[in-house]
Amino acid sequence: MTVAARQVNGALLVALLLAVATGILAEATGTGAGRVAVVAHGVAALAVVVLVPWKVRVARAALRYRKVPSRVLSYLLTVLTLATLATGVAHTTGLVRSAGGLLTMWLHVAGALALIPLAVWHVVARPAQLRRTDLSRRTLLRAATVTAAAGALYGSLFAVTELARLPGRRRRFTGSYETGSLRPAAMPGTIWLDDTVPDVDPQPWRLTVVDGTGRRELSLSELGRSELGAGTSWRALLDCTSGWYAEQDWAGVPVAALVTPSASARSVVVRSVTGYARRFPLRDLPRLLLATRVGGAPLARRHGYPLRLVAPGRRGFWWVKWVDRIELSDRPWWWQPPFPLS
Ligand SMILES: Nc1nc2c(c(=O)[nH]1)N[C@H]1C(S)=C(S)[C@@H](COP(=O)(O)O)O[C@H]1N2
Ligand SMILES: [Mo]
Repeated sequence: MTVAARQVNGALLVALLLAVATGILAEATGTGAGRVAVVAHGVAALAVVVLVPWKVRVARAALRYRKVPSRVLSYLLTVLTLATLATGVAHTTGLVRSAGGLLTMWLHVAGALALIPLAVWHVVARPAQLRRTDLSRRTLLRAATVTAAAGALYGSLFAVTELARLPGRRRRFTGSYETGSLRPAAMPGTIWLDDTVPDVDPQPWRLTVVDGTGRRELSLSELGRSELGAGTSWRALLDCTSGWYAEQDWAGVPVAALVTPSASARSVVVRSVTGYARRFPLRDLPRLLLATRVGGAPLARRHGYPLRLVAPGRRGFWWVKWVDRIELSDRPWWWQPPFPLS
């Protein structure tokens, strides 16, 4: 089969874009709909694998004419792509769960993020000059063939994981592994990016609440009052985007008992003493809990002492730790970066 270099590169670019897009979706979702994104992510990534033999041929021919810096960037892009694929397969099968003290899933995301600027450079420096005729029925047929081959590869990987009873079988639909459920001491303490665990003194600490009734400050003992529903306990599952999850019994104050909506409010912002914050749609109010305890004991420092948010159905980065402020806002919930920036 003769396939032009520009078609191989075009196909690879589409597969990579789909892999990145579905990867982001898979990381954002915490509900059953996310399963679709996780499977699509696997198929898109394996389409890259399917295209490798063609790409090798194209690259061999082209690299001879490239200057050294450009060649180095190309090799770097190759290495990062292969490393990202390898960590993806390692996490999926569970064969390698961590390396150098870092979770494989974390390395996978880091590799993908490093790969993006290089892929952009590649597209800008060597644009695939697609022609109108490239969008023919023949191309569609080829795309369908590559997708089918990637799907078959995905099925094989799944079958091998099941038959060889690899750890990957025990993953949740998001791809995460169970770690320390109902044993808070065994649950990882996770930082999203560059936050640091603060040492919060419970005496001067106050929770500031800004809602439809105005602004007030509550001490830890005031939060323990029964009219706020203190002691309400929820069994809820925290699923971190770095590839682990844990279910715990969280106890504290339901946010709906604490925050009175105003007429104009569209979202509620939960903020940490560290500045880390997330904005939630108002309809989430009944589904949020501010926890002071987990597993029958006060929160450990790394888990958010004295107060942390519990947001069932949302991924871990929404579960703001060391909360000191909860505030209604007239802005819509999506008025924030889709993932925290710090
Ligand atoms: N203030 C603050 N809250 C945070 C984070 C953070 O870095 N800073 N990390 C989030 C992430 S990514 C996860 S997965 C959970 C982890 O909770 P844990 O450390 O109690 O397991 O906390 C979330 N809350
Ligand atoms: Mo996380």
